[in-house]
Amino acid sequence: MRTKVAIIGSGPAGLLLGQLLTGSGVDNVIVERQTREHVLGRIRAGVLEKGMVSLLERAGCDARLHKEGLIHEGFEIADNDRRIHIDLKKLTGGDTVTVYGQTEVTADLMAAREQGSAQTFYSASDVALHDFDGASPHVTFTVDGQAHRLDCDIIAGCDGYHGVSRQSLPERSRTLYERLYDFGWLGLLADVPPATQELVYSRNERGFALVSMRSPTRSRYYVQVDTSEKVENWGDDRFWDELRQRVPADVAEHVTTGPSIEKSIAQLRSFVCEPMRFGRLLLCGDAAHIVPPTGAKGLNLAASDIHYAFEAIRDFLDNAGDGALADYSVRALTRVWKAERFSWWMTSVLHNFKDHSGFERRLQQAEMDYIFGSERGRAALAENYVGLPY
Ligand code: RFL
Ligand code: PHB
Repeated sequence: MRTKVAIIGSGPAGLLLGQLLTGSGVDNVIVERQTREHVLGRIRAGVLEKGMVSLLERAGCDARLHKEGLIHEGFEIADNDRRIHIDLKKLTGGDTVTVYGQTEVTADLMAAREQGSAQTFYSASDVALHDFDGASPHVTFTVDGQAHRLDCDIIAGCDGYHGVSRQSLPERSRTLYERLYDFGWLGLLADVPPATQELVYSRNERGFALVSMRSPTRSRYYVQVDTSEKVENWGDDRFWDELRQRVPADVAEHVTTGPSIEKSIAQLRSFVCEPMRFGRLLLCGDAAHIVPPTGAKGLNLAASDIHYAFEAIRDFLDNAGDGALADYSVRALTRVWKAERFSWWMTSVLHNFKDHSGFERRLQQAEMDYIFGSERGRAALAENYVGLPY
């Protein structure tokens, strides 16, 4: 079997790249380890930057997003019982974000792919990447006991943090940068009306909490938990009690409780692999980097990678040569590091750190006082939150 671009992984990065390539007549095949149902069942991010919305428009996958997505002109930061409104629209000169679940983005992209003729292999095992340091890369994998070989011009490694693509790079050719945090987020999804109209990022002496949503009838909440915590220890009642203690009193009053549809713990991590290209292999999205979710950047960064990867692949196939692929890594990493910085900063100022000394706690308080007291401080926050330009 032969294609132009072999895409490893059918998360948002892989699916978006597939749609953009198909839309410009470039043949591509996706190879995914999980079943289609498993991919569609994952609950993850929920805030889309303008750049990601534009890419989904370009990919022709924006109809439901524009119908059901909620435009948010701002969000709130709480510091124990005080709150401040971050007016994104005013502070950025007109920019907003769209609240629309990653699960829905994935479903829309998959539906569009299934209407066309581009091929996807689900439930692929033993996925292996070969010869991407030369001119004839190929991918091998097994589906239903049958071995396949996919020859291609380029491999796009869109297979997430635990995928095979990054692990296929020779160790000496890449540098990994990592920061682990000593806490995670316990998330709960429930079909109850959200407590507030906008997101509330809440710093609290009991630990961080986030009030978020998917629609006027579906809420998404998070609380900071120890890395050793297990979901089984968190019955719904315990979660609701803890959440209400970590948000300002008037928000707590409006929390409607109900049975959870999903509950999971995500470990917080900052991670970057450099470079993001090796020969004919491009790493995109979580395969190349991870941010803690505090700045709502993970999914959006996967989208900006795809913007740069799509341009690089198109130029390469138009005979621009290897230089186009080298540019991909440089362009993507410049934006990646800015989002890493912002996500690290949001995480650092809003969470409780076990190893913080009194000095660091005072600095954290000073960061909060600065945001509460300075419109310019809030403008920098807003500029990063809505997403830096591509
Ligand atoms: P994904 O979504 O992880 O998709 C990768 C796909 O590759 C498949 N795969 C393989 N396929 C073939 N062969 C292999 N060997 C493979 N190994 C893996 C996987 O099954 C999967 O389908 O990466 P992508 O496309 O780069 O998208 C990135 C986003 O998903 C990610 O940045 C965000 O969801 C991060 N993230 C969050 N971001 C936020 O902004 N807000 C959040 O609340 C938030 N919550 C989360 C998250 C990530 C989580 N992960 C990765 C565990 C919660 C969790 C639990
Ligand atoms: C979410 O709704 O899942 C969400 C929103 C904002 C974040 C992280 C997660 O910063």
